[in-house]
Amino acid sequence: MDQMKQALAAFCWRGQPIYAGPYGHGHINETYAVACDSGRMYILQKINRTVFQHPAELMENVAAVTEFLSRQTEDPRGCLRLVPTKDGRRFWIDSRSDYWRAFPFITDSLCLQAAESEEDFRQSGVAFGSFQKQLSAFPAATLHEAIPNFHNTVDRYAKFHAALDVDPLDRAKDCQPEIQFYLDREKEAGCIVDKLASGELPLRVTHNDTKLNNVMLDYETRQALCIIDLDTIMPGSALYDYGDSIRFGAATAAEDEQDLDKMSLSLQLFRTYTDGFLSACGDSLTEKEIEMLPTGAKMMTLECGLRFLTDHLNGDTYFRISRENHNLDRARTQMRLVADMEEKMPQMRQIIEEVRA
Ligand code: ADP
Ligand code: GN1
Ligand code: MG
Repeated sequence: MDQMKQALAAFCWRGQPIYAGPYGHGHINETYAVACDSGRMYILQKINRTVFQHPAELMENVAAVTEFLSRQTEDPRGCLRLVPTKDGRRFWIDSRSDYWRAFPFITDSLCLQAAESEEDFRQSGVAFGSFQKQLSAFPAATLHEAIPNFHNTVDRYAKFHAALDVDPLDRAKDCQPEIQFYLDREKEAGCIVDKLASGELPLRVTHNDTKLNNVMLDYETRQALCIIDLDTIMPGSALYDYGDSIRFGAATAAEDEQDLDKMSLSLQLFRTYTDGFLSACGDSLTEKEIEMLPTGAKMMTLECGLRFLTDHLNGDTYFRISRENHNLDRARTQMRLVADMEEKMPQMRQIIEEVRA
């Protein structure tokens, strides 16, 4: 592949590349592992231009955050670092205007698609907690918004109303209870964004894709090493990343499970993640943030469900579907989870207190 050959010639590797091949299970970028005759390994990636329309801004975010992180750790596996190009830049643009960047390979590590034990899930909490702590002094407002209004729940409701008004496939009539569920909670939409705007919640660096497969663990000890996949880094609230981790990782069923009775919040997993997260955050979170962690979990679940329902109404143009009503099923699991979180709010608060004690 010509583009790849050109890219291999563009970066400052230690030694000469002797192998390059597709690597990992990412769904967004094209990822290659590169081996050099010096024994060094690297990751080379072509950025997905369909998903990320402003790759230069994206790379400014990645460069600023990785440089900030790398000033705090000598450990080569402690954070992602960018490999410069031969002309001293952080990315290289090929003849088809595709953007490429390279990172040293995080050696002797594991990148899991799913937790194999509760401790793995706890370690992902540790990784994201450390990430939040290490970036607590970063000027978050200087970051670009990779996807504007990504977690602006008020704006997500506006888009939901627009879909309801147009209802292009006449689907609204068949999902009235679902529509009503989300409308009933619209008054809560501003509970994070309004506090960000008023300053009651601090603006933070957020990762926005806090799945386990973006966490590197040590191969031997299975302890958290660092966070990868920094493309969706944006300014936002710490509650977004924490909340989305709980939404996805502390649920007892898959996001698209059709048997809704299988879906609930596991308080055990909630405790496990929260313990890892808060122990690593140290004193970097404010009292208000800690107090609102359960709200973050509920709001991220509500918002994600609302996005699924909006996409169902719009004719499934955003989230990939593989069966009829797939997005409606997803919207329903999130409703179940929201309702369960509402019931378990006192226990979640209690767990936060216990974990902090
Ligand atoms: P995507 O956005 O496509 O998910 P990622 O940046 O998450 O791309 O990378 C895809 C996969 O490549 C990761 O899941 C991980 O297995 C591997 N990977 C990425 N960066 C590194 C790295 N620096 N060291 C080792 N493996 C990496
Ligand atoms: C999308 O790309 P993926 O599947 O990891 C979405 C998230 C949703 C998630 C729900 C950029 O993530 O916000 O929570 O689906 N990412 C984007 O499955 O929209
Ligand atoms: Mg990834």
